Amino acid sequence: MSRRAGSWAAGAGVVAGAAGIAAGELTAGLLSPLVSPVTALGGAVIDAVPPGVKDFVIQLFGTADKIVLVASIVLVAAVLAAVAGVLERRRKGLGLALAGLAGIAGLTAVLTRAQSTPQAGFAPIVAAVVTMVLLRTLVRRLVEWAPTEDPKEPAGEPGPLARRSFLNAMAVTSIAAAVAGVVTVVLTRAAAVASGFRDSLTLPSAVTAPQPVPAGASLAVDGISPLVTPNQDFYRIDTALTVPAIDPPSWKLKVTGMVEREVEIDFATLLTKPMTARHITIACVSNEVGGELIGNALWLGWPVRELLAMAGPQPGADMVLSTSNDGWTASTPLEALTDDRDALLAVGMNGEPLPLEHGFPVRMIVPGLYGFVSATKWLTELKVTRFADDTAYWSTRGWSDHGPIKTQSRIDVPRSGRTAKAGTVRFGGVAWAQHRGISRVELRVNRGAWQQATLAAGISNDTWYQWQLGIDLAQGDYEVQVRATDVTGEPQSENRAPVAPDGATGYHTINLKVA
Ligand SMILES: Nc1nc2c(c(=O)[nH]1)N[C@H]1C(S)=C(S)[C@@H](COP(=O)(O)O)O[C@H]1N2
Ligand SMILES: [Mo]
Repeated sequence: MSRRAGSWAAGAGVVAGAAGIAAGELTAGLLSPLVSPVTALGGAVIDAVPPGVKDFVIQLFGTADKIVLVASIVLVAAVLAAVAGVLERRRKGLGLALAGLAGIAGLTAVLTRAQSTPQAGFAPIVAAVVTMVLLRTLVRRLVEWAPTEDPKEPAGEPGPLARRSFLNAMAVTSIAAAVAGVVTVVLTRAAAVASGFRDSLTLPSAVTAPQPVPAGASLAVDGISPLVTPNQDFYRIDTALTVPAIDPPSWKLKVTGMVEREVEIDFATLLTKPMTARHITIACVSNEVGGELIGNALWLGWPVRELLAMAGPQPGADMVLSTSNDGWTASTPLEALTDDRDALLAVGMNGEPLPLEHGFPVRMIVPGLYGFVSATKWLTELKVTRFADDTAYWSTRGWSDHGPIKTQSRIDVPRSGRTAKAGTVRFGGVAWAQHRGISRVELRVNRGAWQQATLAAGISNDTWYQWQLGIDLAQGDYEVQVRATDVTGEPQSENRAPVAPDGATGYHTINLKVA
């Protein structure tokens, strides 16, 4: 029996591993279809292999090299899973440890991929946990059927009942793994197609070039937010459970509602329009004081006002309800889309096509307004209407229907709760008042007098500004606060307000120990 039990243990490992990997791939399919544990591990292998070996493999297998890679990963995973099953039967916990290690490898691979998103980290964790739970369950049933000498294991009644219990569990797990696998393939197909289009897309160059970045706009302060946020680090907020996958040839944008004539534009036509490039800092209304839901990017797009002009908004209209492919809506004042602020139908983000999660192929970007009333991703329709007649997604859920961004400032370094060395402590961070601009940033220690920080040049009043200040501090505990004043001379509000309904206010406050 022992030999056969050993093979069954290996089988249990393989089945548990397959179900775990399928669960992880399914999680990735829902949260981050472009970086699944298996694709991430594949990518990591490609990166790690020396160029000579890579060329050899490509020569040997030609265009099948990707399939060979995935097959090799599956093979290695199957062998490891079989070993985990055998180990787990020998000694409770040994196989689980191996599965855990594999999970850590997957997590590392996922988080270090260029297209990684914070959500992507869930997939390898799910894979490891599901594998471990199933491995334990299956091996426990196997041991009940074919006992080991391990005194910690339950001494079951060897016999047909225990045998059937184990085989049933094996069958159910295999079926679940297969179903999860099929669902994942269906789910990620669309994303793979959209991402293929994205990869082969060449963006037109800007006819209206971006404002030059002034010398000195980036301060050399360790740990300060970079002036331009890399796409990979850009915050992501939306209600989409799965990232909408739109292939550009099927994409259309309609202008409807209170217009002289309805207009429709497809993606190829949009790309022939004179493009404007602009750095614009967008922010989420849910950003807490001191929060991270803000980022600055170089957006490339066609001004919304040009498309609206083609349609001809009727008198009396004061709002544009923009709709995304997944039905989400935002209400934007018509004026913000027609004035000279360069609200964009954006196709590019930091020199690349929009990442899928950030609205590929087309989104709106409106300087000065929170994302929930302006930054519609996966954009498909602009309905010219009136605030009195239409209400957007969040505005029916306790949030405002207007959303100008409030003046705010943030201390990036030192981080709250850290210990600094006595002497000159260097503070640095960002401040923003989109479409008004920042004129001054000040810090105060323990509610003392406000001290003026060095304010770096902004790219424009629609982007955030970096600031820094060195303050001499002796040993002790300190509370440090920051406040910004906009170009009209209005300081940011000191009153603490929650994020709902129209954006948080109050001073970002950090606690610091100086030793
Ligand atoms: N389709 C769609 N677009 C959307 C949202 C959404 O839920 N669905 N959320 C908005 C909100 S609240 C914000 S803050 C911005 C965030 O854009 P980002 O994810 O590219 O940073 O997108 C906006 N566009
Ligand atoms: Mo938001």
